Amino acid sequence: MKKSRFFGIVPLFLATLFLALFSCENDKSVFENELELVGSSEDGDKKKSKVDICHNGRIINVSANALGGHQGHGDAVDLDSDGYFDIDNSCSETDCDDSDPYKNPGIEGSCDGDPGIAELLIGTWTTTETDINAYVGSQALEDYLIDVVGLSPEEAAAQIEMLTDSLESELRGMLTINEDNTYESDFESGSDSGTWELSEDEMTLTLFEGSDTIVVSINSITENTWYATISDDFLLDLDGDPETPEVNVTVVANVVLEK
Ligand SMILES: [Ca+2]
Ligand SMILES: [Ca+2]
Repeated sequence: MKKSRFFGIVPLFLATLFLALFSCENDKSVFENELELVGSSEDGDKKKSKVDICHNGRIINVSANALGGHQGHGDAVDLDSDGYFDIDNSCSETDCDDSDPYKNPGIEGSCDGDPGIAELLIGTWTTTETDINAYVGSQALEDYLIDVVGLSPEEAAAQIEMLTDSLESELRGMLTINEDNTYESDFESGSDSGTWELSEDEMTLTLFEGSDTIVVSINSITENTWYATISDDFLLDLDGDPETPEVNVTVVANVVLEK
């Protein structure tokens, strides 16, 4: 299952919500402990030792050490492993940039000289705005707490405010996307590093840190401003009654980042 590390706090928050409510005390220490999210950083070793070449119209996977020889007798190579070879060849159209897998004739507009999304992402981004919404199915979590769980509007609003404040503080910070497909992040919830990958349609950025995965939707991006969305689902026992089924809670964070 794909998990966004940023929302690690949500299940605990909601599980303790009712304890806190019904025992009439707000145990902030439990809450704050959970803010120190754990992140392991195992750098994935993605070094390639083999490279595809186009040899007499056939694609052969050869050792990187043997590349020079093949290029010497005119074979085309695919160094960025995007399936497009670097010079005129009979295996593929020619790659317009064989050092960048996000630039090739298969990705519309990527060869026309405009910076692609991967290129725009490179740099250090700072969170400037966050907007967090939580839902149960299609109903806002706040309404669900009133209508189904039976909280007063004031109680529900206070709970939602506490949740969104915590999530917003977790999302405050900086994210540096490096050209070599690594990243570093420094958020209030902690610092991490790992590797990144952009989906083929360039709409989704995935950050890998060890076994953790953070999926970020790229809604729009320019040289300086990036509108992103991070969302995650949780199955939770909202009414504290083990007899009733757990409900699916979705948390959606719309974030504005600036360089
Ligand atoms: Ca290529
Ligand atoms: Ca390429």
